Amino acid sequence: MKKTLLTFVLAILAVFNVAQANDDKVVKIKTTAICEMCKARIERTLGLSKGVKESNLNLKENVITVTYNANKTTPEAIRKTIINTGYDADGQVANQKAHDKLPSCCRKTATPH
Ligand SMILES: [Cu+2]
Repeated sequence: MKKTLLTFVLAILAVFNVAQANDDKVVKIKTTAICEMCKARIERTLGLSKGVKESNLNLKENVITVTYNANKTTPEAIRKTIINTGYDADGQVANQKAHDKLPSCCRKTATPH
């Protein structure tokens, strides 16, 4: 009986998941990227992270636009990924260790090039 109930609950959850599969949202996050390498690095890292469908960093405005599945990730998690890549996210300061691993041209002290 317990097993039947579990199967039933799982079936309901599966249906619920399918119904919400297209729950895409977009978030814009201010960051501290400097050059094309930063752009490629952040977009690649976000692309590999859970729930992120698409990301595009505008180097002029230093804003990254991320399309994500709201059932799989959150803007907080996305900001955290950016921070752990070595860049600020919406005023939250980059992880210092990750930032120090960046090539010197990509650090916050570097001038735009
Ligand atoms: Cu860079």
